[in-house]
Order: sequence, then C-alpha cells, then structure tokens
Amino acid sequence: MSKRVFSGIQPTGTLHLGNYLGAIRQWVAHQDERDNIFCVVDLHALTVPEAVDPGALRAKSREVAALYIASGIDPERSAIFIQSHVRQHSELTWVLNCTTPLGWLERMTQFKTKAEGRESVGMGLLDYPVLMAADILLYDTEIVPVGADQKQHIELARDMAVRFNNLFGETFVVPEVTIPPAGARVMGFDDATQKMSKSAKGSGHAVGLLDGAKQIKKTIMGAKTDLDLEFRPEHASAGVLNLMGVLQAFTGEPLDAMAARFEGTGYGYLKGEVYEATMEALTPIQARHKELMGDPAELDLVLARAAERVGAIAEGTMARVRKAVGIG
Ligand code: AQP
Repeated sequence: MSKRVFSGIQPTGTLHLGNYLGAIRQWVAHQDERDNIFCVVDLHALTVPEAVDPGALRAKSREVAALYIASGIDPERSAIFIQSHVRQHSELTWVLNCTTPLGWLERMTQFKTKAEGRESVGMGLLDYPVLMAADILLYDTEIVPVGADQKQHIELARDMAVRFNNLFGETFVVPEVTIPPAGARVMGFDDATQKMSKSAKGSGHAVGLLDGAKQIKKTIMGAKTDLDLEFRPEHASAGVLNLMGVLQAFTGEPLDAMAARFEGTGYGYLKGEVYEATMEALTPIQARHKELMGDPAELDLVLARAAERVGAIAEGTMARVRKAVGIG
C-alpha cells in the first residue's frame, strides 16, 4: 500500500516562493507514489487573531486550495480540503492538549519568535503545534513533507503520538518528516537572515505566487546582496546564497557548478536567472489559478467531496481515541 501523506498551509497572507519550494513542490513531485491528503489549515490562521480579517478568511482558504490545484495537485488523486470542514481536528486537539506537557510547547522556536515583543499572547498561538499534531495523527499519516521551519513541530507530533500510545495503548501511527534537498528554507529577499514569511512586512521581502511579472522582477532584482562578487558557497553572503539556493531548487544545478559558471560576472546575471526560472514556474500556475477562481461552485464541490472522504478517516481515528480514553 502507498504511504499516507498529510501536509497543509495556513491561508494567511499571500503564499510565497518559500511555501512553493519548501512544501507544495514536494507534494506534487511524489503525488503518484503516495496516498495524499492536503489541507488548507484555516483554524491555524486564527492563532494570531489580530491578523484575521473574517470577511476575507473564507475567500483566502479557497484561493489557497485553488493554488494547490493550479500548482499540480490533482484533486482526483489527492484529497484537498479545508481544515474547519472536518470537525474532528478540534476534538482531537482537546484530547491531545490534555496529554501534552506545557513545557514541550513553551520550547517551540516558532512560538517564541511569534510571541516575542507582544504584550499578550493567545492560547491558540501556544497550541498551534497541538492542532498541527491533531491534523497529522487524525489520518494515520506516515509522511509529512514540509519546509525546514516545521521540522520541530513534526518531531513534537511524534513525541505526542508516542506519549499518548504509552498512556492509553497503541492508537496513533508515529509520522516521519521529509524536507526537500533544495528550497527547504527560502530566506527573505530583503533580509536573508529572516525566513521568507507571509506575515513579514515590506514589498521587497517575498515573491508572492500570484504576483505580477513586474513585481516579481522588482523583488528579485532588488534582492539584497553585497559588493564582494563572491559566488563560492563557503564565502558567499547570505543574500547571494539565498538566490543561488532558489535557483538550485528550480534547476537542480549543484552550488559549486553554479558558482564556477557565475565567476567573473555581476550579481545581476544570477538575479536574472532566478527571475527567469521563477517566471517559468509561476506563469502556468497563475493562468490555471485564474481559471479555477472563475468557477467557485466547482471548487466548492471539490472541497466538499474531499472533506467527506477524509472526514470518514478522521472519524475512524476519533472513534479509536474516544474508546482509548473512555469518552463518547
Ligand atoms: N521560507 C520558507 N522556505 C521553505 N519552506 C517554507 N514554508 C514556509 N515558509 C517557508 C513551508 O510552507 C508550508 C506552509 O507554511 P505555513 O503557512 O503553514 O506556516 P509558516 O511556516 O508559518 O509559513 P509562513 O509563510 O511563515 O506564514 P506566516 O507568516 O503566516 O506564519 C510549511 O511546510 C512550511 O515549512
């Protein structure tokens, strides 16, 4: 039997090159050999309530689902659904909350980064990895393909599964994480010390998957580099390495070979190639996305069918969990 895969993206802000290279592209690459479930995690989007626009969230969830399809996920072969349409995600989160030590959550790097400098932090932000573990464990997931930033959360989901199984008997499959060999951590084009993120401010930071050609060119050609004209991976600056990493993710060319090829040129040549490769990937995705968004009834039907299909799997797991802990 093919291995079960689960992964998801939050419908917060505009999806960017990091989401594409770190997550979506590996989903597409292994689609045929696996049993795939891809989710738009709208409940996760509530973890920073100040950033939620209730009027826009529902529409954004559909925009993200359409991006999955436009990027090459075939809804006939892979389930694409919206997290809040399957109620068991919230139910399992509560049960896992009760078996997860607080210290495990307080140690999470993403929580510390997102909580930093804020006067008050909602419970949801701390609970983000528990909801994520519920997403994964509900479907007996064996493989979770994500960017490097999510590795710590998947390891936590594994620990939660093992702890629950020890407390209440074998209930959950313990998942494995997979990280792509290139593109696992795309950094901001304006500041290569920060990971490219939807919630970061500033127009030069990220290439949005739905940005126009002019905007994409501006962002890539304006990427922060240095004056050294140094391409060798061991000497190049973070900004140059980030551009080379993006190009490598698109073309597969090893960094040393790329460095030798660019030797003696200016950074404009590298940026030009990054721009060309980005446009080659994004142009067909944007065209398909436009078509899909033009037929919202069809998109809703795809999402409803998938929610029904995966909902049955989720209910099967929840029935096991309820029995294990003595509720329901
Ligand atoms: N910069 C990145 N490089 C490679 N992969 C990335 N991912 C996110 N940023 C990068 C991967 O995309 C998937 C979905 O991420 P998410 O939206 O659920 O959460 P996130 O990691 O918090 O993404 P953002 O862009 O930083 O969103 P905000 O700003 O809303 O928190 C994951 O597989 C992630 O690894």
